[in-house]
Amino acid sequence: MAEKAKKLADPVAASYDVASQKMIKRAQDLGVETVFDRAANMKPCSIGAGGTCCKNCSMGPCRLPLPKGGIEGKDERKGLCGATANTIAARNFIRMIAGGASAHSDHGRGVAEVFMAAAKKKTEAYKIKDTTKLLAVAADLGIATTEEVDGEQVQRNIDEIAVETAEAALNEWGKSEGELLYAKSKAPAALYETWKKNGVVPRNIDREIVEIMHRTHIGVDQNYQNLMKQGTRAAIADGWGGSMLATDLQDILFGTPYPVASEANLGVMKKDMVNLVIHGHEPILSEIIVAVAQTQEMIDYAKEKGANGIQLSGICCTGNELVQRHGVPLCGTFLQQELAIITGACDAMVVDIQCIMQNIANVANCFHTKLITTHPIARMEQDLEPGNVSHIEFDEHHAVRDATRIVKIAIDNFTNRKAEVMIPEEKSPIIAGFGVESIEYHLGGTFRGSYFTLNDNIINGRIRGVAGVVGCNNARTRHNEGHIEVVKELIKNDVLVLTTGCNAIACAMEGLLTPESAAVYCGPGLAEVCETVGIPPVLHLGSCVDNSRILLAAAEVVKAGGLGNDIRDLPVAGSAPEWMSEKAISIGHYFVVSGVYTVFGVTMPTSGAPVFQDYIFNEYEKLYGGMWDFEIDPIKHAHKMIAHIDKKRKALGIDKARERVLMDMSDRQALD
Ligand code: NFS
Repeated sequence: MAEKAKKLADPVAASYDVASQKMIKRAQDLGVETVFDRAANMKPCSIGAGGTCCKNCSMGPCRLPLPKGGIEGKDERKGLCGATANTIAARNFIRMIAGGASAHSDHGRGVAEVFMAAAKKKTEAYKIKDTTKLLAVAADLGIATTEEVDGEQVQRNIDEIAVETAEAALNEWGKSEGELLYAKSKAPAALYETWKKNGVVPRNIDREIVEIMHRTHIGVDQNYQNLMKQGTRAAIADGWGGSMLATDLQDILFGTPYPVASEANLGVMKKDMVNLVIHGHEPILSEIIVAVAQTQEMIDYAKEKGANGIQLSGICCTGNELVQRHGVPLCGTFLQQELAIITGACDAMVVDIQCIMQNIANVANCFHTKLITTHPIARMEQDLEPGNVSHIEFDEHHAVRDATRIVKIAIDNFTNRKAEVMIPEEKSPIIAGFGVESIEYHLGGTFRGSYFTLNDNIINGRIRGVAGVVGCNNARTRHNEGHIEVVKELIKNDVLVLTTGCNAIACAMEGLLTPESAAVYCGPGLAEVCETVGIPPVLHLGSCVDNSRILLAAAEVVKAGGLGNDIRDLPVAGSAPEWMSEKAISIGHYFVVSGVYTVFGVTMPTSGAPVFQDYIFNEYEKLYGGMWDFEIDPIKHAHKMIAHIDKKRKALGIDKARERVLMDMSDRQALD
């Protein structure tokens, strides 16, 4: 029988973004396959997507489809060992948390190791940049920052503080006793008490992840509630541990982000320049590449080769890290990594860890693009084969040497462009790089340096609430559409949006990260606040490990007062409209158990086990104040979040204030 012809994706149906549509079409014209075409040809398994396929032993995979028409009466479905649908879905769910938490936390560990090398001055390339943050982090890790001299408290030697902080930080991954230090020092006191009461305060980061793998092995934990307890521990260890340490230590090493102007989308690439695209997650590598690429020596070398200079741009969270600290433009989201190469202008793409599609190796081999893997834990089978893919192991002790080699490869490749260059013109201006510190400054009004004004604007109703909208792209849904529609609906309803990850890049591409977008898209209250203080209605808070910044901003709002005494009391909600990675599940879960109502789109890996799903969708609110929800339709998705925000406003007794603020003058006069 003849092989069935492969289907091609419809570019317009596949992506909301015009630049991406053009590149998908171009790829098809050139016969280069992309993720969009693969999605058109391979259907996902509905049983796995619903969470009820168990492959934790070789008697399976045991697949437990949800009967058509749902479960009537008792759910009799079982795997060979007798595991119920609830057990299987809970096991799979917490294994996803383990995957996500380990990715974030191992990234954090890598940063902590470099931080230690910098503190001990064993590396030339990395230095401590932000000593104010170092002192704050040291205190949160229990390191004394002052000492008594002649009866007075004076600051201790900063180098000693740095080494002790590095030791304390690294200890968080594997200490043999005690509990995660940030749980107590950074989370609101009421939240810590909730975790204590539920018995879920993490002991250390690694242990909680390992214990998930143990408990989900065949024949261990067979109670979905108990399994979730462990999932919760590991998620807290991620959000308030591994991820938060990654963010804090990166800020100390590379500087705490501050609002910076840049641009986003494939149109940031330049035909007449060497295009080096940096993709992945850890700033350890990319920071040095940026420094090297900006040296006169490299710029001159690029000019010798006939280029007008070097254009760096970033994909995925490396993009977010680089834009927030250096204004390096964002090239695109997760689903645009192949498309950047298809422009024919990508002279080199350098990758480290996470969210790197193996197919970029095949795409690179169709063009002149040199693809360089750099991390010992993230190689590709293609980096051993002849072709454009190679491995340069990046070593922090020889960071500048390695980065120079990589930048030179890109420059040397400029003259080898084969295909006609076709860079879409689409790009948007953006302001990125907000954080706990800059929100405090920008929204501080006359009281610069406090959260009071933000709280006041929430209390008086100009800002209805705050949403954290985050997460990936997913080729099972139209690229970026869910992100944009959810965010636009939220800001239209006066909800301030904090964004990270690929949602941040999607919003950037749509022009939502500019102060000017407030007048176009926001409700009257939020527009007024944004226009007064000059901020965008969607604040870019960085990469996915920087979701910890959202937690900390929420903790600051609690501290500033007037809105309850825990995150669960705040008019806030979380969302990941196009999630796909295990990291997103870990993030979603630490949002939930920190007290945030969190809605996911596309699919929900619990839908095949209704009892278990009900437990984390509804029962969890009683345990943690936050709970999961699922909604594919972006407008309904946003309105579920708004309904939760309104519920919290009502509970705080501030629902009436908002009605007053939104009345116009004639309404108010009529009332008088
Ligand atoms: Ni986050 Fe960053 Fe994007 Fe998803 Fe991947 S890049 S860590 S996982 S796809 S948001």
